[in-house]
Amino acid sequence: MATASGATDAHSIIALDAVVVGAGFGGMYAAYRLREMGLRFRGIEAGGDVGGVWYWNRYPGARCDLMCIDYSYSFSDEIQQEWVWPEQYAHQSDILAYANFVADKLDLRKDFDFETRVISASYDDARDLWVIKTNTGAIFEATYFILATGPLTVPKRPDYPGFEDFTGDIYSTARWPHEPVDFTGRKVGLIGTGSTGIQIVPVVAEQAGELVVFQRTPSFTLPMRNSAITPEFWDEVRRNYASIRESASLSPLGGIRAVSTRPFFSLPRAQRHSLMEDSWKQGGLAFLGTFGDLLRNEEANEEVAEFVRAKISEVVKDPDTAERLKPRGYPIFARRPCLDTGYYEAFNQPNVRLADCIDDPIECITPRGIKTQKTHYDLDAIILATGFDGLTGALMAFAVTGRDGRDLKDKWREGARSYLGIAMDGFPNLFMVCGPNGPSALANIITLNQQNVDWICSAITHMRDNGLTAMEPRPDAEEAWMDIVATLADKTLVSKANTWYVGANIQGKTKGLTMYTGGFANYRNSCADAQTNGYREFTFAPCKPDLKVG
Ligand code: N01
Repeated sequence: MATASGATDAHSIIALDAVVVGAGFGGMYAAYRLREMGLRFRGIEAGGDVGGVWYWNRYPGARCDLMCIDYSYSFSDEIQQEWVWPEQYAHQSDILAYANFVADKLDLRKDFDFETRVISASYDDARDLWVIKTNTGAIFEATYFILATGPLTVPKRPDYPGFEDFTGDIYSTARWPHEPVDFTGRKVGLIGTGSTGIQIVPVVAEQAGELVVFQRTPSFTLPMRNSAITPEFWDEVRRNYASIRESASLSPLGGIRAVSTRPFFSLPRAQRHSLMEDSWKQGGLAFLGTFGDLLRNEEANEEVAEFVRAKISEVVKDPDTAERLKPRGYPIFARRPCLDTGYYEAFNQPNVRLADCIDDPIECITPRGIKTQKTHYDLDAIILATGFDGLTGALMAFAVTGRDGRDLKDKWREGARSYLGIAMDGFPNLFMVCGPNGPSALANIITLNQQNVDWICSAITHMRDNGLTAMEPRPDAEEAWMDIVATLADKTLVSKANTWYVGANIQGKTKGLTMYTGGFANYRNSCADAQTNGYREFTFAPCKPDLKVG
């Protein structure tokens, strides 16, 4: 039962239609939709408030690398007309403010238990119910179990020995303090140079007495060239939101970013070069909107990669540092392309230096800093920007037991598998939002969240309208979907780098690209087909009249 504060009492068993896990953009929208449908549900969220990844990742410099025109909900014209973004690429604090604005507007918080974690979920075959236990002692019994847990939720901590002996401060970018951290005059070490590390470096470099950037694999990063949004621009956007959203839903990325079908080598060298210069000046992911085959044609990809490497030498004054910052051995855009504001420039500051961990690997953390094979770095603080157990980490963070006692960990032993990234054979009425075999991190995640939640709500409505209590994909439908995912993965260069996309960053995790790389628009069509064909890829269980819930 919910208490006066809205939270659920410990040690009670609560019968519901649905449980939603996560109060990020997916979970918030799910809560809104389920309420509109008149279902009895509860949301469970480990954080203290709404916002998901933007609640946790408050590190200085955190920003979205998708433009804010795209990175917002489209379901409510009132919300999109009222909210104003200050910059083209929004800062974390603005995105979190936006999440709070939506939560206030729709009064969403009353539907969530915050600071609560699911510790296990098991399907009760006899009663066609999910039994969901939490760390507060509350137990929920629900027909539908919706996991909006996000692809980047469980931080990865490096396993160097000695962290516990370090006498300075350790900060994880993914669990950043709510109060500002002052690095003025301090000696700071930063481990990790993915999107997160690249965003935080220039900001900490402004304050720190000394900043040592421990780089293992260099990332390609492109200038973001962020700018303030003028009132005139925003008025124009608001007037045209309907067509902007329509274009986004039909695009490969679920956003209005330009896409190109022009093959790289269809143009002579000088023209290619001039377009690359334009893309660099334009900033953001303009390269991908200029040429259509950069994720398929290795030669084209390498020419763009070499162009970007040359830019690093133009910016970074010390030739040795410039050389070490240059990514080699994997295609550009195969790791998530980073967008930065002053990353390479930061290495021209006298207080910033690069520690190349390929040349001189980290051995351990000492009470006073970081020891590499050749050097000891004295530090007052260590920042970990070392990534996440992506895609599956949060879904496997607690025991999930499906029909006939099936264990999710067993099902996914050789890699995540599902139908559409939404539902799984053996796990009736368990629905994933932005699950690992959909486009996930390769699409605009807010567009994808909305599309997934809408699909799930339609499926629930179908069951309720037709006297059906549970659905799960047929094994052959799941197999066929995974074949599509694998066939597409073979064709893209995205699978050709050691990244969290392919699970390479987590020891023991099965390697392989399990995200759908066919583009958001095609994915959306596949989901729509699965619905309009009468859900023939699913098996349904009829309602047991005496046990019917809701
Ligand atoms: O994580 P990453 P991230 N010793 O996995 C290094 C999203 N995002 O948090 O590659 C030394 O990309 C690791 O090195 P290596 C975005 O989707 C979005 O930066 O293992 N180094 C790598 O350099 C992104 O893709 C925004 O050799 C170690 C880094 O840590 C995703 O989040 C902003 C190490 C991890 O890079 C993840 O990005 C930020 C070790 N033991 C993030 N272990 C937006 O703008 C790991 N590393 C929306």
